[in-house]
Amino acid sequence: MIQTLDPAGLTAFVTGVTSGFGKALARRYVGAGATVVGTGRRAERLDELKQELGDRFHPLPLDVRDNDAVKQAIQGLSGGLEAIDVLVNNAGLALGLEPAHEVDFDDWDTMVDTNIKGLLHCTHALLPGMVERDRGHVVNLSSIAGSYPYPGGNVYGATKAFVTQFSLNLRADLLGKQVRVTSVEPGLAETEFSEVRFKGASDKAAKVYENVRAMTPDDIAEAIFWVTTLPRHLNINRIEMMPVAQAFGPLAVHRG
Ligand code: NDP
Ligand code: 8X3
Repeated sequence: MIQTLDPAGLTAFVTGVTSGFGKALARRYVGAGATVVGTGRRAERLDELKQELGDRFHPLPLDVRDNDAVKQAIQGLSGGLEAIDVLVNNAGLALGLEPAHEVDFDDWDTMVDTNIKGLLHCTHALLPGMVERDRGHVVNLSSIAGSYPYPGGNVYGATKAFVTQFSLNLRADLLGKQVRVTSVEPGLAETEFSEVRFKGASDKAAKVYENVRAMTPDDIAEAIFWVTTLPRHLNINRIEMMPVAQAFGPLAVHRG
C-alpha cells in the first residue's frame, strides 16, 4: 500500500471549470475535501457551480488569454488561496476541422492564444510561488492530437504538441525542486469540445459521439485526481488515455 496525499490538504487552481473535464475535476476535488479556485469566462456557470459545491469552491471569472487579467487575479488570491498546490491548465479548445489551406486565420489565432499563451500565462503567474514553497504540481491538458496527426488537426494538434513538450521541458527545469509536472493526453471524450469545434452545430457535434462509448469527463478527472494525490516523490510525466473504442488508423497513401 502506498500513502497517497490527503486531498483535504490540497488547493487547486483549475482553468475551464464551466464545462467538461474542468467541471468534473472541480467536483472530484471538492467532493474529496480539496479546495478549488475555478476559472472560466462564463460567470453564470461559475455561479451555478458555486451553488453546488459550496465553501471550498472559489469561482474566478477569467479569460486566460488576457495576461494582465491572469496576473491580477492570481495576485489577488488571499485567505490561504495564495498558496496554490496544483495548477491544472485545462482551458482550451479546437476550432474547425478544415484543411490548413481553407481555415479562417482567426481560428488559428484563438487556439494559439488560448491553448498555448493562456496556459503560459497561468503557469508563469503560479510557478514561482510553487518553487519558492518547494511544493506544487502543474498538470497540463494536452491531447493525443499532439502526438498523432489527423486531417484537419493542423493548428489544434500543434498547440497540443507544444503543451506536451513544454510540460517535459518544465520537468527538466524543475529538477531538484519538489514541483511535479504532468501532461495529460486524452483521446475521444464527450464534452462540449465538439460543439465548440463546430461553432454550435449541435448535429455535427453529436455525430462525433454517435454509437461510440467515448470517455467521460469523470474518466479524465479521475486520472488527474490520481496523479495529483500520489506520494510526493512520484511524478507521472505523461498519461495518454483513449476509450477502448478508439485506436490507430493506417498511414494514408494517395494513389493516382
Ligand atoms: P469543453 O469545451 O467542455 O470545456 C472547455 C473549458 O475551457 C470550458 O470551461 C471553457 O470555459 C474553458 N475555456 C475555453 N477558452 C477559455 C478562455 N479563453 N479562458 C478561460 N477559459 C476558457 O472541453 P473539454 O472539457 O473537452 O476540454 C478541456 C481540455 O481538454 C481542452 O484543453 C481540450 O483541448 C482538451 N482535450 C479535450 C478532449 C476531448 O475529446 N474532449 C481530448 C483531449 C484533450 P468558458 O467557455 O466558460 O471560458
Ligand atoms: C481532442 C481529441 O482527437 O478530437 O483533443 O483531437 S481529438
